[in-house]
Amino acid sequence: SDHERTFLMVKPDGVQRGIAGDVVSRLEERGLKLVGAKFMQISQDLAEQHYAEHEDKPFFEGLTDFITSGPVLAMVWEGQDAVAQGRRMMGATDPLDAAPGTIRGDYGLDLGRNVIHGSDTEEGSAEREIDLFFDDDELVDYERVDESWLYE
Ligand code: DAT
Ligand code: MG
Repeated sequence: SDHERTFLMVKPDGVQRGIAGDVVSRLEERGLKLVGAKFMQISQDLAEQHYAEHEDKPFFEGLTDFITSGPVLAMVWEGQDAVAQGRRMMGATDPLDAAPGTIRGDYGLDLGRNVIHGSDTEEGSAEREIDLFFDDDELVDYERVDESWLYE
């Protein structure tokens, strides 16, 4: 709701396929503001914490293996309704259901290789993920020059 932050991450498949820059461009052009970014390889421990809500699912081991399999681009983006806008721009979890024009709908085919992660709209999800990946001093407060044209 209103101006907020969300956690978005280009997954290892997106990095390996050279799509990371495009994902950043789409978010920038939409008007969301990048306030933190980290190119990193996720540890097993961090993967299990990040996906803790799925620990009892049959796909959990495959999911944590995948997310730790190569570098990711972890990011924090800020803006009006940033969490919901991030989810809409990502598209549905299964690329088969993701509308063309969304990141998953334009770049993905397989549920287990769906290019991008984004915080869900459940209360506290974005804050939890941001805290998991970033220290406070790794997030930058600044104004983008176009803010007065993006917002009424
Ligand atoms: P999302 O990434 O859209 O938030 P989620 O939180 O339900 O989706 O699941 C996390 C990731 O786990 C998802 O991006 C892909 C994978 N996944 C989800 N459901 C799956 C399933 N039934 N089989 C295999 N992988 C699945
Ligand atoms: Mg999720």
